[in-house]
Amino acid sequence: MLLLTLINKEIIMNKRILVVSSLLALGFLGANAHAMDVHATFNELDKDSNGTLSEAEAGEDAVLHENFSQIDTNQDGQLSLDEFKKFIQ
Ligand SMILES: [Ca+2]
Ligand SMILES: [Ca+2]
Repeated sequence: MLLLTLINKEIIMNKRILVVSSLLALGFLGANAHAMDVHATFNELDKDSNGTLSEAEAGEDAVLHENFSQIDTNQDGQLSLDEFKKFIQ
């Protein structure tokens, strides 16, 4: 659970709960509420509402920022909702 270790470290170091970290934690609790939260979080981060997250938009969240190139599987510099979902789930 390398990712969880990383997240715990982020929380301790930054002393704030990250949006994506709480989503990841929710993933272990309930799939239905989780799916809605993923979409809501994506929309919240998508400041210009163009349906994708630019590196600047994703940079609002430390976990997304650190893993951006890994999440951007088609390497187009934008995170689609599908890419975001695959990373969260
Ligand atoms: Ca956007
Ligand atoms: Ca992409």
